[in-house]
Parts: sequence; structure tokens; C-alpha cells
Amino acid sequence: MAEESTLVIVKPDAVRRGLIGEILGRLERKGLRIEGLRSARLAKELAERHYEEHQEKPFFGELVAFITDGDVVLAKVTGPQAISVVRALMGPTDPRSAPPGTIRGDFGTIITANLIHGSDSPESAARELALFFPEG
Ligand code: 3AN
Repeated sequence: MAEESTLVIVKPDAVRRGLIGEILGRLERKGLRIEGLRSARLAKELAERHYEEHQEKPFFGELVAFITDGDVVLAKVTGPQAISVVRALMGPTDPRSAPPGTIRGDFGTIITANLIHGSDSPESAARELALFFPEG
């Protein structure tokens, strides 16, 4: 099974609500490894680069304002098919339609405040890990 690494961001809503351990614990209990971990307050410019694919979307301003509004936890998460495994644990983007048992389904109700980011493809993972863990 292919080993992959992916970028996870525990978003400011989850940090504020004391859900860092719950969220990272779910990834670890699944069998994924946390290979890099740090807390940060994202600068606006870095957040804009991270979300550059959404630049033209109507919610871009709100998204950047939200992710820079408090501390986040950045994690490099590794394991067999880590990208799709993390996406499955996260659940769909809108927490209202995310099934129970997923992170968003269990803890969220608001699309912007959806607790966790996980890279959506190998290309995104490589780009995002280079942005937040440039040391490798
Ligand atoms: P995901 O995080 O599930 O990969 P994306 O990449 O489509 O979702 O969207 C990135 C982030 O933008 C989401 N995590 C969410 O916070 C926000 N977002 C997506 N769609 C909307 C929307 N329609 N309204 C407000 N925010 C949105």
C-alpha cells in the first residue's frame, strides 16, 4: 500500500473548542502517523496562498478571514493512502450533511467553521506541505 503524506490543519474553531486532541487522536487511532506538528497563527498572505484555488469563489474573503482569526495546528500526517483516509475521516465539506462518525459530522454545523482541512490530492498535498513544512 502506497505511503503518502498529507497536510492537516486543525482550524481555529476546533482549537478554540478544545478539539485538537480529539481530532488528531482520531487520525492516530486510525493508524496514521503525525510526523510534523506545530501551532501557528497564519498570516493573511500565507492563508491566501494556501487557498489560491478558491481565489475566484464568493466565499474566499470569508475563508481567509476565518482561518487567520485564531491559532491553528498544522500537521504532516503519513500512512497508507493518507490523503484519502484523512478525507474520509473528515467527512464532506458542509458539516450539516456530513455523516455521524466523521469529524465534521460529529462536531460541526457551519460550512466555514468546519474544523479541519486535509489536502485533496497528491498534487495539493505536495504543494501545501512545501508551504507549511518547507524543511520537509
Ligand atoms: P474541503 O475542505 O472539504 O476540501 P473545499 O476545498 O471545497 O472543501 O473548500 C475549502 C474550504 O472553503 C472549506 N473547508 C470551507 O471552510 C470553505 N468553503 C467551501 N465551500 C464553501 C461555501 N459554499 N461557503 C463558505 N465556505 C465554503
